[in-house]
Amino acid sequence: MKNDIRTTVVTAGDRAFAWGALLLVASMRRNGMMHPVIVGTTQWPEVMKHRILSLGGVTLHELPNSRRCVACQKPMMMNLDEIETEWVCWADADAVFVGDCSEWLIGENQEEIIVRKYDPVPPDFTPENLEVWRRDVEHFIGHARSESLYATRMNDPFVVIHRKWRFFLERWYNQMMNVLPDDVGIIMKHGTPYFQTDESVLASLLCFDPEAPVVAETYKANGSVDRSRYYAHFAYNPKPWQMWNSYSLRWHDTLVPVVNWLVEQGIVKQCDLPIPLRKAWWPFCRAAAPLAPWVWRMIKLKRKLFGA
Ligand SMILES: [Mn+2]
Repeated sequence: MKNDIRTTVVTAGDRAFAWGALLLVASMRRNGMMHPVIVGTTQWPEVMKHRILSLGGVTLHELPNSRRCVACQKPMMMNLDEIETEWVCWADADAVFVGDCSEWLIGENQEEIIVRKYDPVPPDFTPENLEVWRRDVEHFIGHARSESLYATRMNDPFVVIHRKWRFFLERWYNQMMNVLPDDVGIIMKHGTPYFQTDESVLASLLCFDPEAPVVAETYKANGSVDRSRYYAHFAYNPKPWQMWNSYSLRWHDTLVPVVNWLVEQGIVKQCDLPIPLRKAWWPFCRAAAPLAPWVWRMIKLKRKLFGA
């Protein structure tokens, strides 16, 4: 192995994200990224556990029972005692690596945290919300900067941090337990101080906690320095393995090689794949993509009314 393996990659997902996690880890192995991986799971079917384990170098970690969304477990997963490498990388399970991204999995400076800064500044980054962050950091951490260190907040589907920051990961987790409701979903009411849950709480600490790591100046994992090597994050719902929509169609050509590789490796058969990932269904899925937001809303409404 030529690439420098000093990082453990951690990710997590409930059963709706099992396919996402499988594709993420498959994209690593396909690109020669042999880093150890720990996958947080809840209620995964046995067959999905078996498939992801067969990629090699993968450990499963059953997530604690919680009414909070899985993303609230990010710092806990990054802080696991069983991690043996010097660095740790959180990668959301709704993503794949394009090319060999090993270089982006290690920071240049141990003092820094690698996360992307939002540009343009998101609309919830208001003086009122910042004041709530500052007050909460002061209240729960004991002290806070009087002004935010940054003029924007950060995005956390992909995070790289050195293991010397374990106390900070613990702080991030505890702060979520302190400021988020017990049953928080993936996003809170738009515009509220912690609208993006785990991401907003992380930002509140990076902006106001004087002991927090500094955010690295350049974020390279989005292909900013090499367009052929990047972490492709499938933002917004539904996810490509659930239903293609007009926005996510752009990811189709990125995802197909990973799906084909899983089939070639004998890890899945075409008929095991979710319909949106099957070749034969692609013309139909592409044509139906503009309807996806409406279909998705109806599925969610049905779940709300009649249960899952
Ligand atoms: Mn995500």
